[in-house]
Amino acid sequence: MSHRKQTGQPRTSIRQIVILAAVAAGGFVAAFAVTKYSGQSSSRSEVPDPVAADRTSVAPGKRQFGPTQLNDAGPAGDALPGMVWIPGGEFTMGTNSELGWPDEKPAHRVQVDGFWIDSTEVTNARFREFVEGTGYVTTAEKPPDLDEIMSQVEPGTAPPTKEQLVPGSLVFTPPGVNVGLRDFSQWWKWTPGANWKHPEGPGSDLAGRDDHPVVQVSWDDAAAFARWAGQRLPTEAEWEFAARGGLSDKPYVWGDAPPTDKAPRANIWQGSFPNENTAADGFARTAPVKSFAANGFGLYDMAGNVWEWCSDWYDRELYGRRVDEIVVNPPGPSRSIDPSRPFTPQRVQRGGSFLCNDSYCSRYRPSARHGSSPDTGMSHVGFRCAKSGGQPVVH
Ligand SMILES: [Ca+2]
Repeated sequence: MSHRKQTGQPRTSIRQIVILAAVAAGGFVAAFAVTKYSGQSSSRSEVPDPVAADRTSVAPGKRQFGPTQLNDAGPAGDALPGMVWIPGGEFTMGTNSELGWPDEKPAHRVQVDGFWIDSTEVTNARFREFVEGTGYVTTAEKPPDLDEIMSQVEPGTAPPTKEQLVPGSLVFTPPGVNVGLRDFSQWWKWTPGANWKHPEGPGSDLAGRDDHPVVQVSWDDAAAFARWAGQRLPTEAEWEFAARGGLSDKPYVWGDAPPTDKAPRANIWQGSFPNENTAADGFARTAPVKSFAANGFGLYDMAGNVWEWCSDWYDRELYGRRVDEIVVNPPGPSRSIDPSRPFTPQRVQRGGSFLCNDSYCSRYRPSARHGSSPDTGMSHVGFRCAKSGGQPVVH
């Protein structure tokens, strides 16, 4: 099911934006990426309430922070290897803290049923089992769709060349000069030949990285893996409930203390983004899973290392509509809404990555949210899977 069919909106992915930025730099399709990325807001009057289906009115007046209340529910169904039972319960989702970005506010009460979740991000070794067992071809191993790209450009614009429309993905590449922090295409390089087996391009491989999280996987790839594994992607609410580890009103998955060079607590970025990475935490890119302490539920890397895909569409203004109600098992909105990227349908990512630091992103906090187009793999994006407790797996 394509997003275009759901919304009637044209579709532009982050993958395409960076391809086109690269093409424009070579003299093709000039200015398209800039005009679309900075583009106009969609008309809100034409947009139906996207959360009408996932709101359940239980009680008023619950917007303030309250303690996490864990259900008594014990593990339901059989555990799959590497999964941890999360009992579910009621918690405060989002934040009212000054650390939070607007899409994390306001804090509101949410209930989730018990569920299973992987204790670690899906590793390269595990993803290899999937590919070798099914012959699955990831998004990054297929050429970009010329028709889809050209449907977004001004008539008469010269198309990319065949040499530019080859399989590839986006690789974080420090620009080496001061480029500011506003234009992500300055440090995301469209790299032919980059894919999960070659995360930084054809010259890289997975030697010694079997226990690192798989990267360069699109949302579609992650969902396909989950179906194969008898699992599913977690909802955004499940992910945050799990990330908080039973804590309440804490800015980090481990509690209150900000990470420091001496006590990094997670694989994030130290130094001045995007050119100086001191790797004081020991890792300039991905780290083996379980390199840092687990949270209160026994889950690793819920902060940093790689962003993790969730099942939900991303709606930047979702929480503002969850007023004075307890939201029960929210599956997310029926479509994505982000006025800053009106042409880019996006799925939720959570947890931040090895590229996060306080000067640029700071989204390694449990309430932090982020959206990315579902066909876009990047060198700092992976996933972990969930499974409903005692219920058939729902896809
Ligand atoms: Ca690091």
